[in-house]
Amino acid sequence: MRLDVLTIFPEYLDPLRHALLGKAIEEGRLEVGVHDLRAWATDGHKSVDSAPAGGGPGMVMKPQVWGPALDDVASGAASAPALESALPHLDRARHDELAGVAERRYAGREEDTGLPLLLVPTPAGRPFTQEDARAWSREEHIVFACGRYEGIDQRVLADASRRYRVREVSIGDYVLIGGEVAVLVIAEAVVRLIPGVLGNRRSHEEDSFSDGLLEGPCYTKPRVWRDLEIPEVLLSGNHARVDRWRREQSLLRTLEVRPELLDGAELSEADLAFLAERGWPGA
Ligand code: 6GU
Repeated sequence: MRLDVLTIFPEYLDPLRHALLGKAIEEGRLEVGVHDLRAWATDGHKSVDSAPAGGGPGMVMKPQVWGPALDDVASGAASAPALESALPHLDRARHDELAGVAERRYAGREEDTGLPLLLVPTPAGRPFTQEDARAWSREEHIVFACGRYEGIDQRVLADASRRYRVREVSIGDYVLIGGEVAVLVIAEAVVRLIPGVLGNRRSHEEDSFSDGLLEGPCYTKPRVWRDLEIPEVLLSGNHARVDRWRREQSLLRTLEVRPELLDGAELSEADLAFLAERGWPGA
């Protein structure tokens, strides 16, 4: 996969070189180019924004800057140095790697038009979900356009849709100053699902949201820590009991903190009976 990011704060994207993403870069599963948008500014002040048409507060990012920038990045003409991984650790196994776990192969793409995907982070976008992360982990080329100020002139996106599949996405119901942090969030969610990056495929099959529920609590040794014990069932050696308990913890946590998720989850008869006992009105 190749990721390109257009931003007026390139150093803000430095965390992409660390940890899991840095390792994916080292292993050649991921290439990242971070481009300073000001390289496409044409005036002496390198300005990238101007006053909004129709008046009002704030500034809007200029189409004359974004247009050529997106043209160059789509065609591969933009030459940002590829990010290098922050830490060489090819020789060390990670805690989340399992020897002998086969790489995941994907059956095919939903909309393989050959056009790169342009993601535009904005609080006015569609909510980014785990399902998007799964779909986008199969992309060959994703470009992120980071807006600052009030946003990017909308014609930039209309025009870009001739060379890209364009998606405006939000990472939550709150407002950030710019899209850079959203890019870090989306990139991490997507890259960890690229075949071979996480190593242990079970660990994303069991992720929160993968089955529409939140994950329950987890424990490790020692059995007793500061007077607090690991739930007895986890030490029972009875896998069926452990699985059922984990499922119930997952149902309970979801009922407590995100009850609306239960409406879309696949629930068995046993799940429904358990939830009915806890007063879930949908059961
Ligand atoms: Cl993706 N961008 C910005 N600027 N603010 C946000 C956001 C994105 N998602 C939530 N708030």
